[in-house]
Amino acid sequence: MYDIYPSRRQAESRLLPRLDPVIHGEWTPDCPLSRHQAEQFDRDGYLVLEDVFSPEEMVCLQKEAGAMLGDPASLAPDTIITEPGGTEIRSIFEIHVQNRAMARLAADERLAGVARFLLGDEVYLHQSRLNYKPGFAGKEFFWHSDFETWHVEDGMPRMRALSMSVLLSENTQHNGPLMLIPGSHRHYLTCVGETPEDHYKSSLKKQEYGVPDEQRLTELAHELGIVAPLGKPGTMIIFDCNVMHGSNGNITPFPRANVFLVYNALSNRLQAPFGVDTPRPDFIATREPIPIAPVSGSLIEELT
Ligand code: 6CS
Ligand code: FE
Repeated sequence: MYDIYPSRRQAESRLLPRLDPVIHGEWTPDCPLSRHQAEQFDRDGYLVLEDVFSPEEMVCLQKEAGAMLGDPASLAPDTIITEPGGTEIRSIFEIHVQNRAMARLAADERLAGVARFLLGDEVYLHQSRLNYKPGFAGKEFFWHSDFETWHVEDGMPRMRALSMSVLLSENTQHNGPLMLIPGSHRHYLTCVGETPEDHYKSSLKKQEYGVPDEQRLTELAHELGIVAPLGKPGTMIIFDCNVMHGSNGNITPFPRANVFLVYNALSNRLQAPFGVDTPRPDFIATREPIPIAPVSGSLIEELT
């Protein structure tokens, strides 16, 4: 089959045009985002929403995240990714399956309703994770486009997915906050190097394939700049599946904990991967979508 977003196939990296809209829904006054917010997301490839959750809801989510981090034996062992060369927890995958509060969060109208509008379709969770950047020991995430990985390794056909990061701890300029290149989502930067088998076993600790080359990154960063949205717990960062992003390590004593929920359009469900023979396991990339019915009201009501 002809691949409109080929990557990891050629010796040189290329900058290809994006062939999909950024916002798939039609804006109307009753949309969950203002016209200005929608325009910002379209232009920059990300949007920051503050005070999305009440302090009580944040306490609940922090407690639930702490419970998972504090009792890894209660989790499916495969879903726990440790820091490269260390034993500290870097990510826990499939949190919406392993924790009721995270499932409720993922279905919340404030997230799923926005995802439905931006993706112009029913949505399902492609991936969920808790990214924990422990104090002193948290390592970086090198620059990448999520879509590049999801297309090549998981078989996501089109750019019709997005991530929502819910900040559980304060993200400061010091503790390795998410960095993005605004506007980079408008191009598809192809990567070089063939994907090794079972790549995810190393890439989730330290990604070495599916990362753009330094020359291209230098050009992009010079042209478009780099932003690092900061925020207190309860802030939410929504970003397009193809925006270039990454984060530095955390040598401060202050851990950084963020929930990541990836929504994909139901019509964009995974096919055979475009660059590897065997798709990654389901706990990283769901192959059997369950459409989300958005739930309104406080997170806490149902959980207590
Ligand atoms: O593997 C994933 O699905 C995500 N994680 C990493 C480290 N890179 C690509 C994508 O963001
Ligand atoms: Fe990413």
